[in-house]
Amino acid sequence: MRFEIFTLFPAMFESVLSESILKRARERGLLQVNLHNIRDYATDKHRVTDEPPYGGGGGMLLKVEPIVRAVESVLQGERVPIVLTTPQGERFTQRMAADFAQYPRLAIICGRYEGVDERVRQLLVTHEVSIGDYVLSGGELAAMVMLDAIARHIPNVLGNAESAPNDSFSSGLLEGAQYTRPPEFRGLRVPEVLLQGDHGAVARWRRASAIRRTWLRRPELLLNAPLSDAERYLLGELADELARGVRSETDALP
Ligand code: 6GU
Repeated sequence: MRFEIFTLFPAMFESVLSESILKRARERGLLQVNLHNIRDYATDKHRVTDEPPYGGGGGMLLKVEPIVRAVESVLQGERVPIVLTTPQGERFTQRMAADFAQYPRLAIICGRYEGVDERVRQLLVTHEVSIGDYVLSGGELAAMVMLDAIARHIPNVLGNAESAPNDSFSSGLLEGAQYTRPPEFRGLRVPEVLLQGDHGAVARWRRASAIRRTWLRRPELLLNAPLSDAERYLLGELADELARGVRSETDALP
């Protein structure tokens, strides 16, 4: 998959692209990220990319001409989704990440928080996306968040083929409790079932832990999570136990 990123700050992306999973994906040719400096497409002597808004009010807006020139010269008329990062956009989700990963090529225009001339939307943008209800100084961090989340859905980017479906949210549930060696640390023991090699029992325990954690932290997710009848029953028991104060969240499960 190929990303075309339009930004005033291409250097911000370097460390993120040069480590870990994104680095490996690029080296293996699964992911290509082309960074385009919007300033390079300004035509005036001082390469101006922002201006104060008409009507006043302070702040600076990204100008329309350099962005349109940049995007048109890179995309060459190819039909590609063009995302604008903006706090006014649709909230980015795991579902959106998976959907965007179906495209072979995706453009992202990094907005700045004061805003972008409205004609950028009218002429270019197909999707406006926000990564959450808080304000970032620019869209670059949001673009990197999306890039990472989307890249995880590209085939073969993740080493273990099971990693993506098991992630929090892909199952509709949060990930439950997890342990690695040693079996005991400062008196805290790893639940016995995880040490005993019964794969069916481990799978049931993990599922129960995920449901429990989701119920405690993000109960609204359970409205849409695919749960079996037995699992719905487990939820009822959980509610009873918690109401009686029998167990804390981190207790051994189920
Ligand atoms: Cl996409 N951009 C900015 N500037 N701030 C944000 C955001 C995007 N998403 C959340 N906050």
